[in-house]
Amino acid sequence: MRRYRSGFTLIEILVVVGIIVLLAAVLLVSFSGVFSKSKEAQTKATIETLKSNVESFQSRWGPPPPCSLQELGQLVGYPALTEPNQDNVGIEALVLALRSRKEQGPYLDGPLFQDDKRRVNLDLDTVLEDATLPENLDIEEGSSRDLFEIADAWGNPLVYLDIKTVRAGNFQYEVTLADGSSSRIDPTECQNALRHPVTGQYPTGYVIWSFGEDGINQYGLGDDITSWPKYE
Ligand SMILES: [Ca+2]
Ligand SMILES: [Ca+2]
Repeated sequence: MRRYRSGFTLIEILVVVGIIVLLAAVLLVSFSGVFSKSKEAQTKATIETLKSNVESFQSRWGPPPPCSLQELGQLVGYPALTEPNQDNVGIEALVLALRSRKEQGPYLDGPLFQDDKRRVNLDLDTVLEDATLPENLDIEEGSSRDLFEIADAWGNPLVYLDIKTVRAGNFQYEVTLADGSSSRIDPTECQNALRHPVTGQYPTGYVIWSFGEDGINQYGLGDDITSWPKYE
């Protein structure tokens, strides 16, 4: 007479548990991969939106927005506009330029600017001059005088530079990151990284980049996400 076992042996249970643990680990790894991919995609989309907004700005003003408030002031006929500091300076000038209602602005997409996660002011600065700003830049009456940045999906501010300034190579730009630390943009390193390694040509007009998932500036190389095609 054959004897049938009832239940499972310890080994069988261990094998099943092992397989479940393995499956869970595989799923976890692939989910976190998807998550970081989606942050990369979100950041790419933010940069694309800014690119199309800069295009609208250029169609009215000619050059891309300058990456300093002082130069922006000269462009819009308001020379009193100056930087309160060098922190996040390029992206702040870009946001302020795109917020202007002059010449059929604002050029910044409403949803982008109202999205609290992407609209940040990590160095907590404001426009210093307050008496005549709304008339000269035609920013909505009563709207915030914060010097906002646009952040990537990891919360770090995007970097914005116009190529004229990169070529001149004498700018000062400190990036205040989401964790409060700061990273200086070195003009010479910036020139070296942005120039095509073979032709020596710069990208046209302006550049916007994110430090990527590692939060470390690689001047558009490595995991950085850029507005221009990468050379690698
Ligand atoms: Ca700021
Ligand atoms: Ca990076």
